[in-house]
Amino acid sequence: MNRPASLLFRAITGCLVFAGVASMQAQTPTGEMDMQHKASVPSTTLKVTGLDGKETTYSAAELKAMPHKTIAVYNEHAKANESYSGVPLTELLAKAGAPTGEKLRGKGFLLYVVAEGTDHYKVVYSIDETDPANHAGDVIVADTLNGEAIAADGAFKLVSSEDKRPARWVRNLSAITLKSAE
Ligand SMILES: Nc1nc2c(c(=O)[nH]1)N[C@H]1C(S)=C(S)[C@@H](COP(=O)(O)O)O[C@H]1N2
Ligand SMILES: [Mo]
Repeated sequence: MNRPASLLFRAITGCLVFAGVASMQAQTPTGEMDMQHKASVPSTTLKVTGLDGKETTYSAAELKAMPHKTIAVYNEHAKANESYSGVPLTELLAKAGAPTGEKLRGKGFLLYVVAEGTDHYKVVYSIDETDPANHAGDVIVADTLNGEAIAADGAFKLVSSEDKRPARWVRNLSAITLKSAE
């Protein structure tokens, strides 16, 4: 390589290294582990949308009146054992027309749920994961934590017993939407 070419080469590799380091640093603040628990708008109602687009909105009182299940979980974020009580998500999905139990078969396994909080944080659960008749564990729309209303984080929090970290536990849960991957 002659001298001007080698200088050009060094300038280009220098830029590439700089860009690489800059993009690595830019990724750090978006890293999941760095997310802070920010206060957001408390959820007051839960909108459930079926595959047909039909919406049902539940108030806290309506959900409170439905059969509850209590689950014991370890919150890896809070480093604490917690007891949540709430309505099994499968009950709400069944009311929205989703197949459950032995009726869940074939293309039914392409169904999934998008759960969203008031801050628009969204997660996905496959329908199979939400159905204790087909899958180990529970996914509940919790309205109490250790016997107390989940006041600071809205009326509802989606909690799953099988997740090892609470990243899919949606605080201020406000919407559940049933969708199909096909
Ligand atoms: N609505 C909402 N729920 C959320 C999040 C969020 O940003 N918004 N973050 C998730 C993540 S990544 C984690 S680790 C846990 C942390 O919950 P905690 O701060 O209540 O321990 O909440 C989960 N649920
Ligand atoms: Mo997280």
